[in-house]
Amino acid sequence: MNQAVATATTTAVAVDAEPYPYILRLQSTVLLVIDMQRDFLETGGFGDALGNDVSLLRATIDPMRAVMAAARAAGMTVIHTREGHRPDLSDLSAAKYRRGNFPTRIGDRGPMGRILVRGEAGHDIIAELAPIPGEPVIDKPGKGAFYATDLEAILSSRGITHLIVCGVTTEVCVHTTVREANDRGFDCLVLSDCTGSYFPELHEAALAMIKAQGGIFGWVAPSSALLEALPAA
Ligand code: C5J
Repeated sequence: MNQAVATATTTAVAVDAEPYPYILRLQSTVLLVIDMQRDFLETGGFGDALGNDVSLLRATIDPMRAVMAAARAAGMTVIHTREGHRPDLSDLSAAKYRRGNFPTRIGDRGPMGRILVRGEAGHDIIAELAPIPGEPVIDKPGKGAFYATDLEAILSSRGITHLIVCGVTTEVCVHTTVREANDRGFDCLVLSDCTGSYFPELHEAALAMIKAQGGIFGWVAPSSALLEALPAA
């Protein structure tokens, strides 16, 4: 389906999504790109240091690049997030620091600087998906993008009601953010090929949870469905 519905003030488009079409208006929708950081996606980063296969996350880069280009061309705001902490780690809870009991921890020095610390190379968004001037970048200390950030204030000041969500990892920061957004009254569409996980089975389960029970947390669609719908806006 790719149906444009004209209204008095704006044009709505329907994206062919599950469990049913997702209706968006450009003026009230942002593309929210979660944690596409070198520490998660590049060799030598945190994810790699923990023994994960970063190629599973890197498969999202090309489809995400196409979606970001289409969103920008359509005039939709793109907002980026980065997971990380102050250099003195004063915003890192002891629980988060200890969790996993891994030999490599947040704040340790690695090939791309201190892991998940703001200002370090590994904390940067990957070059392929770098924000362009004017796009908000939200630094978040938690998994969810609403926790301890000004994201909600930024969305509210722009009259945003709909979030198209992509990024990594599907079952952690993407899922937490979608749940937070859902409870705050936002309608979320998650792009299945623009989200990724080190664990494919968890990626699938996370997407299934979002769209289950009539879309209990939101909608899911491949990026092709959004790309098909956007020109109508
Ligand atoms: C994780 C994230 N997985 N961005 N962070 O620790 O999903």
